[in-house]
Amino acid sequence: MARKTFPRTALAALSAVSLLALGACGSGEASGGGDTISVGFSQLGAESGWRTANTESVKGNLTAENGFDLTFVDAQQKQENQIKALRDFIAQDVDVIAFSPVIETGWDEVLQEIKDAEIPLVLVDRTVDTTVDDPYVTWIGADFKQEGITAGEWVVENAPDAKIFELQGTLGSGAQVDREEGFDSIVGEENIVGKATGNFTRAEGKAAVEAALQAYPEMNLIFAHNDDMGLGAIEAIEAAGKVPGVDIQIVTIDGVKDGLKALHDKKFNYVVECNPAFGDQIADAITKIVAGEEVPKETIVVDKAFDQTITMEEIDARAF
Ligand code: GZL
Repeated sequence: MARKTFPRTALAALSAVSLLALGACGSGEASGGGDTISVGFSQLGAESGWRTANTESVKGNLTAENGFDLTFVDAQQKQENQIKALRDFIAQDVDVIAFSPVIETGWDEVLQEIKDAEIPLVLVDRTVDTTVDDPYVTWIGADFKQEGITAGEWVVENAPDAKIFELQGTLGSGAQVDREEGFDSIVGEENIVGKATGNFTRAEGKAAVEAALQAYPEMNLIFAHNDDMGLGAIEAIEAAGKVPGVDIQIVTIDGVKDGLKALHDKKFNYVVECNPAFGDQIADAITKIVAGEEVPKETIVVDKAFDQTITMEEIDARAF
């Protein structure tokens, strides 16, 4: 099955996609008051601080005053809910469909239905693995593999003898697959004593680490695919009478405020940012697609990374 992979470039790869404005937008007429753009957005859930910030950014930019008529549906991390929402958007004949797929596979049928309905699709955040040819106009998100590499490079540099437990995100999601690939390629599988998923949530991350503390007593570093699971790990480590950030170091990805506060409190050791606040870029891409303008096939949302020198002033100044 052909996996959609991207040239990992720091900048958007400009492969012009020009669409006939009328032919590419459902019925061909922007619905609403003439120039209002109707958008169906299937958000995968509200599982983490990152997702909450991403939803706020989407809703804060796809507004009526910005010329959008947004139908926003939260799928509660269930693929069947996303597929139903996508089919509802087709039935509503929206001008554009946008969605963040909870996992990479299982979308072929509905992606073909969207294509057959000639409704342009904007892929947001997560990636898809599909046999449908050219299923979306543009993808906007982070370079998950690079995030994993950045986390791994810190571990090699700062904890070269670590016995690592990898706390994975939702199994089969693009973020989990690529972060694991990037991180493992740098630290070496032989240094990873165990892996388990915490499904990107704090509660499931805590449960996974409670089990890992029993199964892998030698573990002294946790790589968590997101801050929320790392925060759950802190709870489990402290309940076991150990000191997070010291007895067991913690490296995470996201950089939401709660995660950066844990870093400032020295309970996390390193945090790789995954910027959720790109609703403006989504709005811009949708506007251009409807106007028949060129949009890049992919736009990489640029990330950075933080260590324990971060200050509360820096944290308070951040938008998310
Ligand atoms: C990353 C995003 C991930 C976050 C998690 O772009 O898909 O999903 O890292 C969220 O916090 O659950």
